[in-house]
Amino acid sequence: MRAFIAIDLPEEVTAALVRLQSLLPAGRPVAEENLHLTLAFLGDQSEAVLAALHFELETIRVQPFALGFSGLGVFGGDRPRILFADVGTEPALADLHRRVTGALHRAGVAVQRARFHPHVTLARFGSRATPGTAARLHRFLSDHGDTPLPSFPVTGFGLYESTLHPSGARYNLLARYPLG
Ligand code: 3AM
Repeated sequence: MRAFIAIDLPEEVTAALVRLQSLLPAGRPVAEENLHLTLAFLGDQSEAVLAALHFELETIRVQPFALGFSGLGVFGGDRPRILFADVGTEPALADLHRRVTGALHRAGVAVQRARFHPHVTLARFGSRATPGTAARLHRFLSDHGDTPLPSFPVTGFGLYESTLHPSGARYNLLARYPLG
């Protein structure tokens, strides 16, 4: 099954993100229940591999920590693909990400080499993005890019299944790993 590992967000944070989404001039907003901070995308994995990974993730010992946002950003530049809320640099998050990567490695999951850029995806633009979309998004960023967003405590992370539907991805929590 298609799986990923993510930090879920408290309601006060998703509420603030949904308020921002409601002001968006373009794009497909991510559904409130799907807002999260991805630690790793695993792609399609067998149940045996996920069972091995579950065992490894359960061994991770990290103390809870606080995270904050550092503004909004866009992946894709002139052809915007994703609008996201940028998560500020936090050594405890980098440490958790390193440990998750180690668990993936030990469970035999091929790890993507791309640099970890912690973020919460707010909207996707797909292939419909035009220079006009980019311009409207640019205006949105200059109007709302510095909207304050609440910091939040990270108390755990989860292993999720993702199923693709015409109406969008649906995420199902397979297991949660509390910190501390
Ligand atoms: O949290 P974000 O939105 O950055 O985009 C997908 C989402 O990340 C990403 O995995 C997260 C949970 O679905 N994702 C989906 N397909 C992907 C792929 N083929 C992917 N990431 C990398 N490669």
